Amino acid sequence: MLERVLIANRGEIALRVLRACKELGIETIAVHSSVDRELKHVRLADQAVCIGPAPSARSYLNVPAIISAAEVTNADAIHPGYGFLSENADFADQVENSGFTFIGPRGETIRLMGDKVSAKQTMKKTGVPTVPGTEGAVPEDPDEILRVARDIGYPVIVKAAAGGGGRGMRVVHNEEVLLSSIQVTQSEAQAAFGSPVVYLEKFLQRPRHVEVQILADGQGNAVHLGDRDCSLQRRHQKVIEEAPAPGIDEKARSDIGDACVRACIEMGYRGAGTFEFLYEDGGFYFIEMNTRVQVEHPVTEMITGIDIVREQLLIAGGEKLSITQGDVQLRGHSIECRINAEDPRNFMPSPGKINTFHAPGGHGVRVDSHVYNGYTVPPHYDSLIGKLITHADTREGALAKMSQALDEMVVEGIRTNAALHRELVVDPSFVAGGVSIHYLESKLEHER
Ligand code: MV4
Repeated sequence: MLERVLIANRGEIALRVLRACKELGIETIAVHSSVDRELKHVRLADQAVCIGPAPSARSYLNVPAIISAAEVTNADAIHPGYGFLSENADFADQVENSGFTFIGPRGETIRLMGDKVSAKQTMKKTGVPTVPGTEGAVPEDPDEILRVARDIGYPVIVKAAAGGGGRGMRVVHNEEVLLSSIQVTQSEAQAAFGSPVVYLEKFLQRPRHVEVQILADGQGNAVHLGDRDCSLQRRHQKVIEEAPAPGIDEKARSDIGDACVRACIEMGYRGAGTFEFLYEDGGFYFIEMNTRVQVEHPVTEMITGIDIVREQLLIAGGEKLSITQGDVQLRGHSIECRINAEDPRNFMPSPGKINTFHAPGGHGVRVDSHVYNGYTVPPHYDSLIGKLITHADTREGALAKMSQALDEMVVEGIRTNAALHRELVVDPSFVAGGVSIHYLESKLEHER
């Protein structure tokens, strides 16, 4: 069992991890930048260490400062949260080589999944369905490239192996521009990620983003916790997520979940993880795996009753999974709205002092937020100030609770995207369920 955990993150996820630690009787160490002294989890932590100035590169991404903080506070493990160093394989290795437990998969697994080509190959080998495309990187020979693209069928998408999350990709509609598009993507990938490796996939035109949550102990046991639909997004930033993904039949759901579980066991996966799929015409196509806890994990917690962060901590402490697949029952429906400090017109960040904050509440309403009256949102980090999560027996019920929760919430002093959420939870297409990844952007375009 872990005794003392250093939380290498900030904001709502740092508070979420701190709460799970406290419940398990684990001591907590907050590390923070100089502008984050007033964060809620910093005040609640057993110890706090300032690791650098406001820019993340010098604080939340400052590996030596974080490892030194773990040394001086006698931590035994480091929880990376999401973002920042959470999917940095070298960080995971350094944490472990310094004698601490990295709360997440082995560095080797993070590296394997971080390379989108090796991630896809791993999935294909273990029976997880992938998007049709090149076997690995694009071939050297231009004629062969043209041949494989013709086989795949246009449109195709060129993706950087070191990219992910929407960075380093380009859609190609015909073979006249294929070779030049590949070259441009290769140069961009070299500049952005230090690797020019790209691969090709069939471009799916109107897919949904459906992902599967898993937990594995690295000791031969793994379960899936069902799926989430995260299709409502703008510029690769998710806006609303829900679980389960609407309109997917139980057989397809359990088959894809089982395939993910088999892949986890095959690669000796340890910790929480997410398999991302594009879902189109009833089929799942793997695109990427996230080797961290995700922002939207609460919707899965609400429908399964399983505390994912608690499980991460228990797994990192060396315990075997106490849950079997039969123990996982999906109950009802859950929706999450990400509340951002941003201008509702142009989506620009809107940092500043929150003069008034009233959190909504009631049965089936959860608020994961670190903000409070008088808190100042700094301009240096992402604009997420909290998440409203509702749970009810039905999707309609969860939406009705969300409408009420949004109406109850008061945030004064900064601008937020609450009005967008109020609109979305009554939008006829969204209410019907199953909109594609393009829905929100095209709605915003038509309305402005
Ligand atoms: C795709 C795709 C269509 N076809 N791959 C964007 C983020 C990265 N994770 C993968 N992405 C996409 N890959 C194929 N073969 C469309 C997207 C995509 C997308 C995916 C998920 C959520 C939002 C998206 C928005 C634009 C494009």
